[in-house]
Amino acid sequence: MRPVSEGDMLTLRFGQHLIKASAVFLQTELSFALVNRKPVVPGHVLVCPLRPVERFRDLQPDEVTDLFITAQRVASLVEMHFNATSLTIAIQDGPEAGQTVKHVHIHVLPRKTGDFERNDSVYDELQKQDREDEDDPSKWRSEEEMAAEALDLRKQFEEP
Ligand code: AMW
Repeated sequence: MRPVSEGDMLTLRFGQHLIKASAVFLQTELSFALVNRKPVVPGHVLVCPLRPVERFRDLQPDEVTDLFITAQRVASLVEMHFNATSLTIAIQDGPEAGQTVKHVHIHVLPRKTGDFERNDSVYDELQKQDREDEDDPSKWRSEEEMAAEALDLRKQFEEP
């Protein structure tokens, strides 16, 4: 599962969104990881299959393998990079589970002591984020900010 450098990446599809190469920090044979335009906590990133299928059940076994190995690598990296001590890893699989982008994605959120007064509020924030996300672009991060974060993370994957 060789990382692909930014120069080799094309624009990738994430459901209805076209994701610039600058926001993608890891691409493997069957998966990619991107920074979030509206993170719930610092370092909240997404890991997706390259094939834009809607539901987890739509993935082939080799895609599930690649997706979860990629998520494991990404999770370890963002936990360290954002000085966290734990992780929330979640898939909202279907609209009733809160999925808004119709393309399977794993949320990876670095967690720290005291980041939420009530631990499970992280899930409320994920729900709230999605509702606000679609209709309030002023809350999205700038392309420059996202590119800078992706560059930082990409460099770490490229280190020998
Ligand atoms: W889902 O509600 O479908 O489980 O989560 C969608 C996630 O994708 C949210 O965290 C949202 O902030 C993020 N997101 C949506 N569109 C983009 C985009 N164009 N670039 C980066 N992140 C995005």
